[in-house]
Amino acid sequence: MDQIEQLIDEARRALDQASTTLEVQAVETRYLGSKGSLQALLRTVGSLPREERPAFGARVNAARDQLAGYVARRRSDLDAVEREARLEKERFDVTMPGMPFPFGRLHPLSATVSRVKAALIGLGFEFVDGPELEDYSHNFAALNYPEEHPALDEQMTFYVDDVRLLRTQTTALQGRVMDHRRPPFRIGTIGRCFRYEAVDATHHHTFHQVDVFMVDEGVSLADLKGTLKQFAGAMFGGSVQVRFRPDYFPFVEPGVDYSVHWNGRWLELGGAGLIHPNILENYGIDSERYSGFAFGLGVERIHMIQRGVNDLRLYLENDLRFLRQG
Ligand code: FA5
Repeated sequence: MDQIEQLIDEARRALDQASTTLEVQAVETRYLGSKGSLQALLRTVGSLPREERPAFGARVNAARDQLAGYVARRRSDLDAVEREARLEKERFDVTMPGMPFPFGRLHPLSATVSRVKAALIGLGFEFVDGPELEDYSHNFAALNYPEEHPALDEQMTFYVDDVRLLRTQTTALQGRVMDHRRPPFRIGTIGRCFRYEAVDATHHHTFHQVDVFMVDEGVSLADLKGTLKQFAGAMFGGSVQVRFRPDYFPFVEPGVDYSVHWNGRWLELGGAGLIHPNILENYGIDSERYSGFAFGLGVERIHMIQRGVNDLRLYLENDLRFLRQG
């Protein structure tokens, strides 16, 4: 067997032994590469007698083609084997149960806000937003608080400067509406309020209120009571009892607080009353012709009563164990 045949034979055996495409690649480089055995053989052509050179060159070329054919076949065989193995490894069972995605839910306060709004919109109230950064005038002065009046102390206030403060009550919206609206109107607003209070289970520096007021001709306490009864019914169930007791707020006359009868107890919800005529007059609304009612309450309080939550701080802590209970 001459040198060429020997090389081909050797290369074929090496190819047969190769078990991966990577090994085929190595054999290819070893025999067919620019520094490979066949190339080396070709370089010996110079040492042959001139007449033998063409035939030798042609044989080496033919051997290269033949070997390239073997390499391609072996590579394609092993390629198929490797692809098969890869597919087998990556096979997955589409019938296996998937990873469950945990569902989110509304924060209990957001859910309560939606229910409060739905109930009041159903009673014909229109919702308006007011600023959390208020001024002294809207939060207090326009609401008939005389300067230095003790009622101011009940709403300990975060002042930002001499004029601006964080609103202590959503009632501050009344003036913002009466600044530019003429009666009749029925307005609701809901949002965050802030008071400089020692935080405990029933008081927070940040909490939510809903305020509702209506001005029209002939609005009376009967309208207030009827509306509050309807509202309490929508929030706590149709048959809930509502109780009113005299209370004082500078912006209503008469003023009341109101409670619902729940689980055998009277639980206070908020304050209410007929809008003080001074306020209507301050905004150029004729108090002989028009009258109005207003009520306000804590949003947390509604949910606390309904779900028996006994610590208001839970609403701001975002503890999932609490939030998941809805
Ligand atoms: C008011 O804020 C009046 N603006 C309510 C009102 C509106 C009366 C319209 C008349 C007419 P009061 O300060 O009582 O009233 O607060 C009302 C409700 O807000 C309370 O019953 C309570 O549920 C809630 N609230 C008040 N302060 C806090 C606090 N620090 N933390 C949590 N909730 C509070």
